Amino acid sequence: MLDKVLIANRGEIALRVLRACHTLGIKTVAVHSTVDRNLKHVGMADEAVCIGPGPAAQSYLNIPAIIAAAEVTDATAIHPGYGFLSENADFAEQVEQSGFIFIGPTADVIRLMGDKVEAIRAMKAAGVPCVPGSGGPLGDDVNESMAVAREIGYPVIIKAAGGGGGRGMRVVHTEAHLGNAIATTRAEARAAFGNPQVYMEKFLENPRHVEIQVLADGLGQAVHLCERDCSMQRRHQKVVEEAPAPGITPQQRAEIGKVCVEACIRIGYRGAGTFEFLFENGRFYFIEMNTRIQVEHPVTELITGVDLVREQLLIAGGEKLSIRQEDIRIKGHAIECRINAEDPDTFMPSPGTVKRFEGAGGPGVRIDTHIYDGYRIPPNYDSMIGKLIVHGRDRETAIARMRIALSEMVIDGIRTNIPLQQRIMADGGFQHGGQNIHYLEKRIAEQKEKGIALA
Ligand code: MV4
Repeated sequence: MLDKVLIANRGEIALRVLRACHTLGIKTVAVHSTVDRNLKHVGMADEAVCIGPGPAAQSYLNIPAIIAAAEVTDATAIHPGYGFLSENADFAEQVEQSGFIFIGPTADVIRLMGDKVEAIRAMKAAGVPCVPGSGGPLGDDVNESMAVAREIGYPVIIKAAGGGGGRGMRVVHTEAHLGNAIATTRAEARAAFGNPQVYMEKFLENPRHVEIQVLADGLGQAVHLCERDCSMQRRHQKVVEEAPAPGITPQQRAEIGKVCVEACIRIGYRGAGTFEFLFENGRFYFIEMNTRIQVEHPVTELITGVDLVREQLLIAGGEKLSIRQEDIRIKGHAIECRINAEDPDTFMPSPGTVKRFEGAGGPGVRIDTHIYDGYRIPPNYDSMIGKLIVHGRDRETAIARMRIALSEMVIDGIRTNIPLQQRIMADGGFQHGGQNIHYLEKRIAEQKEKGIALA
């Protein structure tokens, strides 16, 4: 069992990790920037260390400062949360080389998944269904790329091997534009990721984003914990997530879940992970794997009863997975609304002081947030200040509970996206379920044009 965990993150996920540690009797070290002394978990941690100024590059992304904080506090392990250094293979490697446990997969596996070309190659070899594509990096011969595109069929998408999460991609509709698109994406990739490699996939026009949660102990055991639908997004930022995904049959779930579990074992995966798929016309197409705990993990926790962060800690402590696949039963439906400090219409960030915060309550309501009355939101970081998550016996009940919970929640002093979330919950298309990744942006555009409410 781990003795003392340093939490290399901030905000709601730092608090979430702290709670899981304390529940297991693990001591905690908070690290924070100078503008984050007022974070809720900093006051709750057994120890706290300031690691640098507000800009993340000098604090939450400062590897030597974080490792030094682990050394001076005698931490035994480091939890990276999400974002920041959570998928940085060099960080994982340096943590381990300094004698600490990195709470996540091995640096090799993080590196493999960070290279999208290699990740797809590994997944294809492990039997995971992938998008038809180049199956490797594109060479400099445009004629060869044209032959690949002709084989796949237009439209195609050019993606950077070092990209992911929507960065470094370009859609190509006709052969005339292919050469330019490859050259431009390659130049951008070289500048942004230091890796000029690009690859090609068939562009799926109207997919849903459906992802599979897994847990693996790195000792030969792995399970899947159902899927999440994260199609309600704007500019690659998820807005609403839910589990299970509407319309996925138990048979489809079992089938794709088994494939993911087998892939985990094949690649020696350890910890919590997510297989990201595009889902179109009843088929799953792997695009990326995330090697961290994700923002939307609570919807999976609510429908499975599994505490994913607790499992991460137990696995990092060297324990065998105690959960078996047959023990995992899906109960009801869960929905998460991300609560952002931003204007609900313009999406401009709205940092400032929370004058008053009232949560929400009742059966099946969970709030993961670090905000409190008088909390000052610094302008340096992501605008997400919390998550409202609800659970119900079915999707309709979950939506009804979310609408009530959103109406109960009060956050005074700043602007939030709660009005947008209310409009989404009231929207007929959302209520129908199973909308694709373009749905929310289309509805927002329509709303802007007509100057009327989303619903
Ligand atoms: C795609 C795609 C369509 N076809 N790949 C964007 C984020 C990155 N994870 C992969 N992305 C996409 N890859 C093929 N072959 C459409 C997207 C995409 C998207 C995917 C998931 C969630 C939101 C999205 C928004 C726009 C585009």
